[in-house]
Amino acid sequence: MRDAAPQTIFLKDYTPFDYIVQDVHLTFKLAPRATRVISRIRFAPNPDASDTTFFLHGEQLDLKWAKINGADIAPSITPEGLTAEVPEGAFTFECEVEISPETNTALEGLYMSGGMYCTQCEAEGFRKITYYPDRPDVMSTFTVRVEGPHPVLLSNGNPATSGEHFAEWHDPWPKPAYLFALVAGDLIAHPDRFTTMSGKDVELNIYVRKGDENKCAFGMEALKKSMTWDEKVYGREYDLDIFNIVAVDDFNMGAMENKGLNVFNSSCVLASPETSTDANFERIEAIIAHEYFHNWTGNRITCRDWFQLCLKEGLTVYRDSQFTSDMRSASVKRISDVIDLRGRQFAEDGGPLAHPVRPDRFVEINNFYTATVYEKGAEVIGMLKTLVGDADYAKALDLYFERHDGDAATIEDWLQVFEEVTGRNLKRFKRWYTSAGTPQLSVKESFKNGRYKLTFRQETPPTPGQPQKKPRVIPIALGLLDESGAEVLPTQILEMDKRQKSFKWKGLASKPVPSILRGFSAPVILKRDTDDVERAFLLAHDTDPFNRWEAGRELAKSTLLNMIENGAPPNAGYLDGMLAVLRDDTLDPATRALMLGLPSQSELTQTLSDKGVVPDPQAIYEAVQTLKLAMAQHMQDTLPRVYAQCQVEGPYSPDAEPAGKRELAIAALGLGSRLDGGKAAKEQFARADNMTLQISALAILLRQKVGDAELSGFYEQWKHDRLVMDKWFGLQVSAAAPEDAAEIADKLTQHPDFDHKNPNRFRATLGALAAHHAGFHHISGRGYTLLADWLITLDPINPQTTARMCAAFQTWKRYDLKRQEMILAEVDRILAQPNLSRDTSEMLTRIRS
Ligand code: 0A1
Ligand code: ZN
Repeated sequence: MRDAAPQTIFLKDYTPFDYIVQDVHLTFKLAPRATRVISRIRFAPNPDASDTTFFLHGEQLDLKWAKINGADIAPSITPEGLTAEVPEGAFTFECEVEISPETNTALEGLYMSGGMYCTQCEAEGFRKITYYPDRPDVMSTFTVRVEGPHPVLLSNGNPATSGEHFAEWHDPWPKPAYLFALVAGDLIAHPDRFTTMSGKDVELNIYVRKGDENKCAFGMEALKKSMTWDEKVYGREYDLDIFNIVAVDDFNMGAMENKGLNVFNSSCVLASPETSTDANFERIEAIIAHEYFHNWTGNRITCRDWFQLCLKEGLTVYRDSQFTSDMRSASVKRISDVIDLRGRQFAEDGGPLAHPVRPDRFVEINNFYTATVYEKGAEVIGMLKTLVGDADYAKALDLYFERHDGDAATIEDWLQVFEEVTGRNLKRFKRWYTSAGTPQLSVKESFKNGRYKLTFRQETPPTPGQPQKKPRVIPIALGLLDESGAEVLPTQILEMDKRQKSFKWKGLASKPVPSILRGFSAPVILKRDTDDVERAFLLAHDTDPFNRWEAGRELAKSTLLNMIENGAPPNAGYLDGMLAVLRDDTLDPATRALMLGLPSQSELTQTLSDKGVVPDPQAIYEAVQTLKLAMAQHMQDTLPRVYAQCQVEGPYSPDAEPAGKRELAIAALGLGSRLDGGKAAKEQFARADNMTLQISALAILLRQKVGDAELSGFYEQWKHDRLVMDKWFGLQVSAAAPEDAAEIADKLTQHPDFDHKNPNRFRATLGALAAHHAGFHHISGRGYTLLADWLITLDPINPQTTARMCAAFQTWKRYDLKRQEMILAEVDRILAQPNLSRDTSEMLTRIRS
């Protein structure tokens, strides 16, 4: 039952737990509907606490008995937990509960997926396993005995004894309950070994279901690369004898960093050339790195409370992006990250769900695993590094690891090490953590007698609960070019730490062209009155690869806005610029492919609505189609040559270089297909021997509405493969014309292979609809209704996945009154459901406000 008034939790109310946990012993007797969990926990009073109330979290548990110091007790039980009278001083608490993993469809706590048992405890899932102080600042060692008939029985830490139908594990590193994990099943190991920097031998395994054994090799290589990289770059060594990864088909998120036993959504670890795209390979490598890096940033140093989530997530995303930059191309990674940030985080920051990187209140913490906490959290660390420099960043991190190893720490602790190492006062910088919203940075320039002046002004629009914003410290990476394109000022960092600030240079022969915010040195919206001539100049000459791409993107945006708002034809300067990019063999193929991409339709919507223009999704869609056709016509002679040049010979490799070539070839094929009716794409589909080529050709054919035969051929070929079938579901929706998208999604939900209980399949189908801008926002309103219908169906089954998908409605204020009314009617229809989950009701209430 939903609480009458769900409680809001505030950062300011933090108090430590009244007891410390000295150690935990757990025994699991596994049974699908009647698993018994027997716990023995030693508590002692916490000298830092002010009170001595003994409260343990516990939800949906059937308590069989409880004892303190061996004597039976009768605790009082509420839906949230257990309270009991306890003796003074240290004592042992024991209890036995029964839980039902098989009927646990929320995929939180202990549940079953494809016949195996697995757990997901972050953020507050452990309380569905047994009674415990389920909060990250309570850390303890765990000894776990798993009893069951399964060949593989896993938990955290190092293996202790095992025998027929049982295994014992001991984790010597104190950890919070959210890092607990257990896995049991008929699994196959892909084994390997790693020798750490101090010569310690570590056993590595990736555990999968039968049939997936041939999809583990890439993930294992990624794991070993991550282990080596963290030793080299951060000096961090692995600290157990064994590191296990398990692939699970039913999982709400990407993966989970449980100590020594990472659990992965199978889509984020299983890979083979035939079934995975280049993008899948890259993402898998990044997620494996991310989870592994958590071993230090998250596990050895964890969070004091869930408000500090960015302490582990921002830092770990930052670390995984550094890793990907080192493994692949730094500029390509930066451009891709910024595309993603603008697409997801800026939308969040500019709407009703805006919240600070470190929120100060929440109703349901699961709703705060957001682009703001993760991606903006990582941006904040990138800015800090830019401001203090590489050497001091390294020193500060060393001090952080040394001082806080074993701690449950805060953002204050994190900033303190930087203040101590650099002598800087970071009070102003801290506003990046406490204040929501994307700052808008406007800039004015003047030039006289060889003196050049740039005046910046920052303004952050109000966000929910934060009507007024104080200025933040914005690092602006700047370079100046002369009219020939030569750099007259190499990149320097300007510290914009006031509401308004000017920077001056003298002795310049002529008015320079500024290249501002190089490498996207801060997550802000740059507002600059400039023209397409300057944009084209920077596109051709900027020495900073990010800003070169940015100039092209700005040019694309102004071209599209002019088409949308004024019915103008595609800008010839843009078409020429893109032709030059396509032909520029000095640029690597991946960068060229990124440059040829257009800003997303939802980004165009945001820009229009920021200007006070009500966006029409259909008009935006049509402008994009018109521009793509014009590009294809303008590049007609060059596209086949580039396509031919970018063919990759030999066996498939997911490395950055061949993947970049394929990306450019596919971009060329996509444009060319607008002129050849899909002929070349049909040929590519027919001869494709890897998923990247196969599915990209299929996408092009579906967009051209000439891919029916290939679509059913694809189904027949891959219907046995769950992950490929997710692609089959998703692609049909994302490649649909706007007027067809909802209908196609609707039909797919009636397909025998559709399973709404599986988050991957649900997201593939309905997430693809929400992401199809013109399809979801089609004026018929069918997209809104279909999504709402399914959210209503899913909420009682899986609140987390339902709530996350509610974000599709967050941009409602951007649109015309008719669409606003239709969206709000659906939001209200969901809100009116009896027993709506706390997750979904919090999301929709915030969206509505
Ligand atoms: N900590 C994981 C993400 C994660 C968060 C919550 C989950 O369930 C609610 C599951 C995974 C990470 O950052 O990878
Ligand atoms: Zn993480």
